Amino acid sequence: MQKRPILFPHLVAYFLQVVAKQWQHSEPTWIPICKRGALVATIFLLLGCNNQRPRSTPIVKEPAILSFVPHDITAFTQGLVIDGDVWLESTGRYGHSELREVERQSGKVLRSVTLPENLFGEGLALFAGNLYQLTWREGLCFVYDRETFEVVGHFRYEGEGWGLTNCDQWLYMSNGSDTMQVRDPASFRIIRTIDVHDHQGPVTQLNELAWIEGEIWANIFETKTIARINPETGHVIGYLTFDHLPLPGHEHPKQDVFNGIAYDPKDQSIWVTGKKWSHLYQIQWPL
Ligand SMILES: [Ca+2]
Repeated sequence: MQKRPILFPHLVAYFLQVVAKQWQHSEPTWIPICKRGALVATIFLLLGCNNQRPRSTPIVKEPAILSFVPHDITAFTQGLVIDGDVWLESTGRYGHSELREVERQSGKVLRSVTLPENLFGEGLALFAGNLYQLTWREGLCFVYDRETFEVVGHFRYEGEGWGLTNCDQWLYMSNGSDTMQVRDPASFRIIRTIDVHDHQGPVTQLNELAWIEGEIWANIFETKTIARINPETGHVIGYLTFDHLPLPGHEHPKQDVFNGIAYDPKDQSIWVTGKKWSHLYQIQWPL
């Protein structure tokens, strides 16, 4: 529910603004110029706080499941992208990490690249004909040619790599904290960071990411929840919960946590899965 704006702080802000302007332009009196400047700055800082709109409470919804297709129960899904008739998938765990191209309807692995045993595959993004694959604690992002699956470059980065997605200009990267990094695909340089928060404060454990219709969707690690994030402000617009997944009969003892979001721009369908889950699910969207 949208909170109604409160009038009182705005009146206080207006009053302080008038006082600040008076101080700035009045003749020197009992306040030295330098101190007056500091006071004016402090008042404007306070105004900045007072003028902030109340953070709206995210809407929580549980989308219905429209359809499902098979998923390899050995695939420890860390990154998921749709490209036409195939899934492009990054899988994790040391000694088992791969980049995969998988037939969407059957779940058949069409081809794969195996990472060295000391690397743990993480987020995946498809940008301008290249695939970017993160590693967890190794600070290494591989760049592959989408068509040939050959490594055409790599980047180094500080800290951990979790999720990765992109808009038509930038890459967006999560690292398990509440801060996402916006990176230049050409250099992997950090352009800016996004502090993700809801009405209660920072939202941490951001994992797999997907850019969907101007929003960033992020799996919250170890939950069956996706946060819908405004990429400009970092504010969580809404939460989607998936406590009804996997569907009855799809659960098995070796499955791991909910992870993996992919968007198909051709038909605007959205798909989710989990690490070592037996199926991928198309969710109802829009709700
Ligand atoms: Ca994804």
